[in-house]
Order: sequence, then structure tokens, then C-alpha cells
Amino acid sequence: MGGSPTSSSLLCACSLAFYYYFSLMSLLQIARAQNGTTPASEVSALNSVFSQWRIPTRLNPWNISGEPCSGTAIDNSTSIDSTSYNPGIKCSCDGTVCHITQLKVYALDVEGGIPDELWSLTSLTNLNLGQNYLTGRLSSSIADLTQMQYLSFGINALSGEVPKELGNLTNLLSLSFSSNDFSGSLPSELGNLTNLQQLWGSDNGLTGSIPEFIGNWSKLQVLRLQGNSFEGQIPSTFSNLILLTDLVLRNNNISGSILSNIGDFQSLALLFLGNNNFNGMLPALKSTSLLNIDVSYNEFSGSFPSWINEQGLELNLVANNFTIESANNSVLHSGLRCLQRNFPCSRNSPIYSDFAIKCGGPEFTSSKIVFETENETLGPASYYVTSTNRWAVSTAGLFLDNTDTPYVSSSSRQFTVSLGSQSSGYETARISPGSLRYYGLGLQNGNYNVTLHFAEIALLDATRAPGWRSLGRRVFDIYIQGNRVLKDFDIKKEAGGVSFQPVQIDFTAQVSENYLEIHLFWAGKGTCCIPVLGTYGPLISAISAVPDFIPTVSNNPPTSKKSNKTSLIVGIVAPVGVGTLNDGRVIAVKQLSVASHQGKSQFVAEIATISAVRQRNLVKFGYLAPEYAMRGRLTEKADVFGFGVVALEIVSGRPNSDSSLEEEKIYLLEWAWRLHENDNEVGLVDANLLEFDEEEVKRVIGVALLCTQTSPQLRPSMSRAVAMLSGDIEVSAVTTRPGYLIDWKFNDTTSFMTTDTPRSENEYNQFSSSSATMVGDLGHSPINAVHRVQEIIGEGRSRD
Ligand SMILES: *[C@@H]1O[C@H](CO)[C@@H](O)[C@H](O)[C@H]1NC(C)=O
Ligand SMILES: *[C@@H]1O[C@H](CO)[C@@H](O)[C@H](O)[C@H]1NC(C)=O
Ligand SMILES: *[C@@H]1O[C@H](CO)[C@@H](O)[C@H](O)[C@H]1NC(C)=O
Ligand SMILES: *[C@@H]1O[C@H](CO)[C@@H](O)[C@H](O)[C@H]1NC(C)=O
Ligand SMILES: *[C@@H]1O[C@H](CO)[C@@H](O)[C@H](O)[C@H]1NC(C)=O
Ligand SMILES: *[C@@H]1O[C@H](CO)[C@@H](O)[C@H](O)[C@H]1NC(C)=O
Ligand SMILES: *[C@@H]1O[C@H](CO)[C@@H](O)[C@H](O)[C@H]1NC(C)=O
Ligand SMILES: CC(=O)N[C@H]1CO[C@H](CO)[C@@H](O)[C@@H]1O
Repeated sequence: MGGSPTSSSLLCACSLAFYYYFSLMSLLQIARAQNGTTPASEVSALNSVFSQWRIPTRLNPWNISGEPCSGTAIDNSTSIDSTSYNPGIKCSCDGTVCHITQLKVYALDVEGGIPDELWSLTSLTNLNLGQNYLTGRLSSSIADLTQMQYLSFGINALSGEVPKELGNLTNLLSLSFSSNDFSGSLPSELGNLTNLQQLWGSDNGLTGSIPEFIGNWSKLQVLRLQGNSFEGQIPSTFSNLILLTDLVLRNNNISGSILSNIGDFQSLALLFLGNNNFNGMLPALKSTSLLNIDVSYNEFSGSFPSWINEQGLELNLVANNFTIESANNSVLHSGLRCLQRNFPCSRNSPIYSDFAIKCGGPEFTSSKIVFETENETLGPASYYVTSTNRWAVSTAGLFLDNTDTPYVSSSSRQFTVSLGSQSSGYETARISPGSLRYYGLGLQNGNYNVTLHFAEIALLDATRAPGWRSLGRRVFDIYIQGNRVLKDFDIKKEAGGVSFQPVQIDFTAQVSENYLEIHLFWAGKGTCCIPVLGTYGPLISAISAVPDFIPTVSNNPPTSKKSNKTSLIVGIVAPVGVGTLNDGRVIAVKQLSVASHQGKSQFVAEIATISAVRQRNLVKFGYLAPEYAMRGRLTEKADVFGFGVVALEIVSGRPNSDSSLEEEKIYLLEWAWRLHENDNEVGLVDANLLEFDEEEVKRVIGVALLCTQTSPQLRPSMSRAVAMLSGDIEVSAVTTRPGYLIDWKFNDTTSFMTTDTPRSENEYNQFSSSSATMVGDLGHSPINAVHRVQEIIGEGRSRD
């Protein structure tokens, strides 16, 4: 046995540790004085509620037989939002009398109705009953809780109408009842809630129109009503809501046009209107803070406003009726033409009879099927159409809990079972926190055999992670051609409860209008945060569709007119003297040369691979985006930064920092910026390079400078960078210098510091092991806590 501890001796040590821990805790509790006495009526109401909910008394962190307002309940160092304090109460005492002011019973799987005694706790200002299985109606006695500021019933099974008595709670700042079964329209009494800052009412069965009185909520910042059945137009009073930051109305049946003054909403950051019947043109103006926009699946029309080309924009425009002028000539939008209502590309003149996609990963071949690379940088609202117009992908949805979650998942694990017969394609997968759609385009009409390949690679199973970490459930729905073919699909369950086990599902789909749509949709079910925040929503590894008939079309893409351009760019970089480069650059140049022989999407993939390699293996200062170097915040935009640096290195034939050079040249980015300012980009070009096109060089340097901006938001997306490189769209003017770590570190903690909240590693380790479905929390103010609790709710129910 050697000297290593056996599992049973470990167990022993653990129990001892627990024993001492709890002994210490009870000593502390006894030592803590109480600050007053709670009225007997409140004590008995509290205890009665808990006993009716059958919450084991051992979970009660207060003295159930004596004074509840003692210990943690009056200890200012523990907030009601603390994960480890659940269930929890907080009291307010004046020295003689205490009242229960805050109550949390969160994610404890409590079943049944809400006991009437609860409504006698009239001093409550904060009540969080989120994520249980509460049933029945909300009592009109809720009117008695007039002190209430933060009220959450999110993720339960409450039903009936939203009680008009909620309108009596005029101190409310935050109200949440998302993911319940409320029906009917919002009662007009809610118009009295003039202090309201947040309303979360997504994923219910609410009907009627968005009420006019909503204009009374002039302090409203967050309005989320997605996944209901609201209809009618947005009322004009809405224009009062100029403090809105998040407006999410996805998946309703709302019609009419967007408010014309939406450009006045200076704080608006998130506008999600997808899956409704909105029409008219997109607004001419929008605030600069508005960077996440989903208007997919509506009836919008007309030409695009000029802000559409703004940098850092997440924008999903698919399935509308926009006029896409050829004059605009952008790769981003030329493909969009194929994704408008009626899917007009190759309509009635099909060219393809199959397609196969490696979702979220690089191309590979299996059983003679070439699964094409789908390695785009997709985000909260984005789409991508292949240059061959053979297939496309579209996403809508935000990982709001964890904005760093990439829209791909990958695992270093080697799969023994392969996708098809050869190498495995399961190491990577595309994920989405909401709607993920794949389209086959230009298809000959007829029946197709569609195969969807899945393997759970983010959730763990019991053999790999005993305890709560194995309890994650990923649940989503699958629609093909608009019909739901699988509800509550759970990859791991389908694989017999194991992760890393491929699951293949076959369908027959009828193509009658030359396109095929596969829609994976998260309806808010399953767990959100196990083993880490943001682990939910559709995940898919690969898709193939083959005809169930003898095709009569060529199945080849039309010859491309654009491929030369990309080669040209690569052409100037490929000849750079390899001998003078360090190892990393040899890889880069080799891959670029290889890419020059292939199509554009290969080029994108290669560039992405190179920058990813940079991030993971060549972790050196110089390639790292400032936000990553300083705070370990790895985003797609950090990749873009790395790409920018590599591009400059390739053009200049030198590393990003070289202390043997003159002082002004030591740091490549600094030098490039100086040359750019002096309109002398050509001065950067590697002296070994005899022949080059000056315009191309300027273009590459311009793109590189954009990619290396300090603020991630100012950096273009990878697809945009490639479009600029290939000359499909103009290179935007670079007006601010790039971010180089040297001076950034000391005196330039600008832009991005203000746009995202720093998060520590530990935040992700704060899940308590006592409850599997618990959401980590950061001890935020209550309003943020409610926010976080509810943000995990995605699309709400689908209307498809
Ligand atoms: C609980 O309250 C009872 C009655 O006030 C008291 O006798 C008992 O010591 C208390 N227990 C703790 C753990 O504080
Ligand atoms: C209880 O009393 C302590 C010391 O007097 C005070 O710091 C604390 O704020 C009080 N707590 C409450 C909830 O009143
Ligand atoms: C609730 O507000 C209404 C007016 O909107 C009032 O008539 C009613 O008495 C209030 N109920 C309670 C319990 O305060
Ligand atoms: C709320 O809005 C309605 C309709 O817009 C208006 O008639 C009413 O006076 C407003 N109520 C308050 C309390 O502002
Ligand atoms: C949506 O609203 C339109 C009117 O704008 C109506 O014709 C249609 O039936 C509604 N659809 C659903 C599913 O309620
Ligand atoms: C799209 O707009 C055009 C006119 O701009 C109109 O003729 C056509 O019917 C519209 N298509 C749909 C599907 O609404
Ligand atoms: C593209 O695929 C490669 C795997 O070959 C992966 O390493 C890389 O991170 C992917 N790029 C993006 C942008 O996801
Ligand atoms: C975004 C953009 O540049 N849109 C332009 C597309 O072309 C039309 C007509 O040429 C212009 O009116 C748009 O402004």
C-alpha cells in the first residue's frame, strides 16, 4: 500500500474536519448576542412555512426553538445572497425588537403551494423563492408585503394570472417571475410600480399587448419578457424608458415597428427582438453602447442604416425581408441575402444535393463524407454563410451568467469511438445559449436523410466526477423544417448517462423550397451551471444530410470570383524568409502558405488556428490581448488581438519585440503605429521582401492595427477582419493606437476596464456542494443577485 492514504482514511480526515468545523460554528453562534426579540407571530409564521415546505430543520441556520434573529441572521458580514447561507433569513433590529426582512429559499426543490403564513411577514423587503417547484396561484395577500423591494419567484410552476395586488408593492425595485406558468395579461395595477428597475417575466404564457402603463416605469433598466405570447405593437409610452439597458422581447408575436427614438436610449446594450412580427426599417440611429442586437425572424425590410457596419457589433439579421444592395458589397451581408425570408439563393435553381458540417471545429473526413469546417467566431447574435452558399449557421442568445463562455466547446479527451469510421470529430462542438440554426442552401427538393452527431463534452458524468459535479443536465429541443422532432433532448441521458459518448440521431426531412433548416433551441430547461456557469443550451458535433433520391444537380459550387483576393494577401506574406523566423512564426507562415492553396474558409480557419496556438502554447507577452494578460479574460476578441500581432510579424519579418533594435523599433506595435501615423506603412515591410503591393501592405497593417486595439469592442470580429483583408469591405480608419502592454500596464487602464466587471477565478468555485442546482453568487447587492438568478433563463418557450 506504500504510504499513500487510502480513500477510507481520507474520508475519516474529512469527517473530522467537518466535525471541528461545525463545533466551531455552533460555538460561534452561541457566543453571538441577539440584538432584540422577534414577535412570536413572525417566529411561528416562519417556522410554519418551513415545516409545510418540509425543509429539514438541520438546514435551518437559525435557532428554530428560540430566537431566529440571532447569529447569521443579524451578522452584517453575511449577505442573504451568500451561497452558503441557504435557506437564509436576515433581520432588522432596533435593540429591543427584530423583524424578519429578508428570506431566501433558493433552489431547494421545495414543492407545493406558498403557505398563507408567508404573507404575514410584512417587514420583508427581499424574498427569493427562485428555482423550486412551487405550484398554485399567487395569493392576493401579497398586497400586504408593502415594504418589498426585491421579489423573485423565477423558475417555479406557479400559475394563474399575475395578481393585480402586486401593484400595491410600490417600493418594488426588482420583480421576477420568469419560467412559471402565469397566463393572461399584465394587470393595469402594475402601472403603479414606478420605482421598478428590473422586470423578469420571460417564459410564461402571458398574452395581450405590452401595456401602455409600462411607460410609467421610467426607472426601468431591464425588461425581459421573451417566450410569452404578447402581441400587438409596442406602445408609444415606451419612449419614456430611456434608462433601459436590456430589452428582450424574443419569441412573442409582437408586430409594428421599433420605436423611432430608440437611438435616445443611451444605456441600451442589449436589444433582442427575434422571432416576432416586427416590420418596417431598422432605426436610423442607435446608441454606441448598443452592441448586441437580434432582429432575426421578423418582417423587417428596407435597406440598412449606416450603423450596421459599426465595429464590435453582434447583429443577427437573418430571416427578414431586407433589401440587400449589391453596392454594399460586404461578405458579411452578401451571404445574408441567402438567409432572408424565403431563402432566395438558388431558389428554383438548386445546385446541391448534400452538405456536411463539422460544427464548431475543423474539417475532417469520415466514411467518405467531408464534414466542412465550421469554425467561425460566433457570438450572441451572429450568422455565417459559406462562400459557396452551400450551408449557413445562425445564433441568437447570450451566456449572460458567464459572458466569457465561447460559443464552441472543446475537450482534449481522445474519443475511442469515432464519428463515422475514422478519426473522431467529437473533440469540438458548437454550443449556444439560445437558438442555434444550421441551414442547407440551394438544395434540390426531395427527401433527405439528416444525421445529427452529438457527444456531451462539457458536462461530466458520475464515473468522472462523483458528487454534485456529475448532476448537470443539458436539455434542448430539436426542430427540423420548423417541426419539433425532439423535445427535452438530453445527450448524456441518451448515451446511457455517460459523457464523451457519441450519440447519433437520424431523421428524414422533406426539402420543398430548396433549403433545409435544423434548429436547436434551449427552452430554459436542465441545469445552468454544473460543473461551471454557462453550461447549458444546445451542443452539436456534426451534421450531415444526404439525398434519399437520385440527384440530378451537379452538387458543385459555382466557380468563385473572390478566391483570388485572399490568395493575393497570403501571396505577399508567404514568401517571407522562413530562415529568419523563430519557431512560432515558422508554423504561422507554413500554415498561411498552405492556406493560400485553399479556399477562403480554410484561410479563416488557419488564421484562427494560428492565433489559438499563440494563446495556448506560446504564452508570451506581446501576443496576448491586454485584458487576457492582465486578468486572464480569454474571449474571441483576444484571439483577434493575437491574430493582429501575428499579421504584423509576418509583414515585417520580425518578432513583436526585439531589444536589439533602435529604441523606437523595439516594440512592433508601437513602431507600426508610428509609421501608420506618418503614412509610411511601407517602412514596416520585411527588407527581404522584394516585390509587394503597397495597397495590400497598407491594408494588412490597417487591419492589424484594428485587431490590436486596447478595447476588445473596438477590435473587429475575425470574419470582419478577413473580409477587410480580402478587400471585400473597406478597412475602417484606425484612429486610436493599438494596445501594447508596456505603456498600457502603467498608465492606460482605459476602456475595457469600465466595460466588464473583473471576475476572479474563485467565483467559479463558489458552488456549494449542498445543492446541485445552485447558482454561484458573488455577494452582490440584492438587485444583482436577482439579476444573476434570472439571467440563466434563455429563450423562454418557443413559438415555432
Ligand atoms: C435556542 O433558543 C433557546 C430558547 O431561547 C435556547 O434555550 C437555546 O440555547 C438556543 N439554542 C442556540 C443554539 O442558540
Ligand atoms: C446587532 O448589534 C450589533 C452590535 O450592536 C450591530 O453591529 C449590528 O448591526 C446589529 N445587527 C442588526 C441586524 O441590527
Ligand atoms: C392595494 O391597492 C389598491 C389600490 O390600487 C387599494 O384599493 C387596496 O386597498 C390596496 N390593498 C392593500 C391590501 O393595501
Ligand atoms: C400610468 O400610465 C397610465 C397610462 O399611460 C396613466 O394613465 C397613469 O396616470 C399612469 N399612472 C401613474 C401612477 O403614473
Ligand atoms: C400573431 O399575430 C398576428 C397578428 O399580428 C395573428 O394574425 C397571428 O395569428 C398571431 N399568431 C399567433 C401564433 O398567435
Ligand atoms: C419583401 O419585400 C418586397 C418588396 O420590398 C415584397 O415585394 C415582398 O413580398 C416581401 N416578401 C416577403 C416575404 O414579405
Ligand atoms: C478552429 O479549430 C481549431 C482546431 O483545429 C481550434 O484549435 C481553434 O481554436 C478553432 N478556432 C476557433 C476560432 O474556434
Ligand atoms: C450599411 C450601408 O452602407 N448601407 C448602404 C447600402 O447601400 C445603400 C444604397 O446604395 C445605402 O443607402 C446604404 O446606406
